Amino acid sequence: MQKDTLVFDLINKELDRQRNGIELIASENFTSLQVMQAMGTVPTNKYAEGYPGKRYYGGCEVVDEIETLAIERLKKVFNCSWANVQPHSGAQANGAVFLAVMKPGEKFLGLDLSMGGHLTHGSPANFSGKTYHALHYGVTKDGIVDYEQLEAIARSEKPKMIICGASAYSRDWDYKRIRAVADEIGAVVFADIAHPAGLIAAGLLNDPFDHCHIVSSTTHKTLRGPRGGIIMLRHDFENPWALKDPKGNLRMMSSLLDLAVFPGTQGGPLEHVIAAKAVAFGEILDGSFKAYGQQVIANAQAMAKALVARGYQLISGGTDNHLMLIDLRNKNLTGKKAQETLDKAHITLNKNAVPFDDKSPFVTSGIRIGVPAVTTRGMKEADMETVVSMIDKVLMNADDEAVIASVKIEVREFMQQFPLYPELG
Ligand code: DSN
Repeated sequence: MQKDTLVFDLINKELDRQRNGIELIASENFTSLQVMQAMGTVPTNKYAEGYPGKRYYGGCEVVDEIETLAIERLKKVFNCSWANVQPHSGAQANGAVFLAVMKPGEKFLGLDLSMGGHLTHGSPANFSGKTYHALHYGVTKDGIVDYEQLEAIARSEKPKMIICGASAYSRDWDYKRIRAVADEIGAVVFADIAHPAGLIAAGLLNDPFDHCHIVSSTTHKTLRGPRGGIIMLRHDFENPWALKDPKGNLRMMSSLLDLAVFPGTQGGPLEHVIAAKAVAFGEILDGSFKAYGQQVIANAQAMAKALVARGYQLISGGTDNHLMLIDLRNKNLTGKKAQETLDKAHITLNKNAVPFDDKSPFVTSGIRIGVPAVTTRGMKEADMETVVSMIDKVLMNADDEAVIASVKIEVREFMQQFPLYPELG
């Protein structure tokens, strides 16, 4: 069979784009070569609906071993007692959590999308907002989660589930405080740690497992694995609201979550991706991952400092994690204009609504910047100063094509110091 050069040429073009640009999208990262190699392998040919030892197809003995290895490694990464590695994405993982915990129309409480939350935390455009009764808390004028508002809504509305976690929030979470109010009203606390998961795995941020009943994540952000989702429990528990099993016993949450992933919301698992998840979890356990996490936080703080020194306004004034959210209104720029202009110089980030934004989500007043990917490339604190100086040059000359073109060349030269997948030639 002839090689499909049309597709492989485009893949090589994407490799070239990744190699020569500065990647600052907070939710992106670069996996190791062996994580990618595992993804492009023969388990993709295998149907394995069900779970290890309980499949609906023959010939699953090897994928059973792969999936069991991924589960056992993940349990070690987060010191938890149960894990499901089948969700195809973070949104799928969250869909399964909803299915396991909630009935349609029931109330839950999550961070508003416009305040840094995620689509699956109750956006009216998402299944979570369409199927269930979404209530929202926000952040204060200082950009910190408004725990008083969260507690007040929880006490008056008595939601069945409270979600903590965000897509554009640069501070750590007070999981203990959220659990305390949840216990008052008998709610389940669900932490979506998709963004900071790697920093939590490295022991550098508060541990949600101490206080949250259920934890979900993606695997491709700070965890540096393949694109996918996971769900975990440190302590399994009986779900008092769920239908009883045929013998009249309450079901354990682990069993409800397994059922909610398959057959509840997914069919056959992607065993080739699960193999790659196992490789990534192995890399996290190999001892050097903590240093990566520490460097991510050091880089984020160096970048925040360099931005503030140039007059950029950071929501909440700084960062505890891998990202920062910048309000560009004092620079007379929209998020859309900033993203599009930086793209031309091959500096990639995303426009983002800031809390209390007066612009539409398609325009926005802000940008989100994250450092996990550039840290994987090998950048250190001093490099953050260089990156910020290039960002500033582009944004302060947003209508000057010559300046933007010159920065694009600078970016390309700068990135030669940080090779990406040299093995791929
Ligand atoms: N879209 C992801 C992000 O960029 O944060 C969240 O799912």
